[in-house]
Amino acid sequence: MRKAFKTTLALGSLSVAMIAAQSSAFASGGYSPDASSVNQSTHSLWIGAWITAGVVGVITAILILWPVFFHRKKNEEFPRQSQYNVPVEVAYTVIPFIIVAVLFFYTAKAETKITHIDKSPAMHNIHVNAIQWSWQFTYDDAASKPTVTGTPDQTPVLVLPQGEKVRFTLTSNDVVHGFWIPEFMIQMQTLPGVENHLEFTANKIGEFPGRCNILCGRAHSQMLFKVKVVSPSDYKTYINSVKVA
Ligand SMILES: [Cu+2]
Repeated sequence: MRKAFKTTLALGSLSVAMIAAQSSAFASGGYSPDASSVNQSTHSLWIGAWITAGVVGVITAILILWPVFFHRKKNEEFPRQSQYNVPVEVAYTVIPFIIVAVLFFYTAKAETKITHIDKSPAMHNIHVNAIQWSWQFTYDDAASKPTVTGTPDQTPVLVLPQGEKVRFTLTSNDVVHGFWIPEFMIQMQTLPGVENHLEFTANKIGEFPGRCNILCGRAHSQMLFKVKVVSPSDYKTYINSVKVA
């Protein structure tokens, strides 16, 4: 009996812990607010957009459900029509315009911050080249400029120093691909014949999945890579001993 009670108690506290973890993940919108410097500019926009969508969704649902429940047809009479009601028409044109304008303002503000490239030379430079169907990472930090080339079977690893800004130069060998690290809330297209630039700092030590997010052909889904964030000293060690594959 006592054992059963203990088991129930253990299961109970486990589910409470699980619910707490779930609700904190829900409260943060499924993303960390500070996993990278990009998260620090994007996370509040992400949460704000969900709150806006929630408010608009609830008001829209009420406007739909109110007449369904409270204005059901009681007789054969045609209901009062309200077309050409100028104040109503102005309201439902102006209100969505204001919502879109506010979202656009904060999006443009965050985007300007995220895509800003410092004038001074970067501390670390990494070239990312997308190829059908994998990735090439070239580290300018080492004199030999080692290039790691992945294949769909051998997922390449992109090693980054924790807390230090890295400047990325993004290119593509063939078609348009998308360099995407979901955990860092960042994506930028890689275009053939064009160099795109991106700068950010990874703040947390760990391994994070990366993928291509532009449908680029047959093996698009196999264009995976792994981001490994290590301490600056481990990064130096890696750069000096990187095994070129
Ligand atoms: Cu691709």
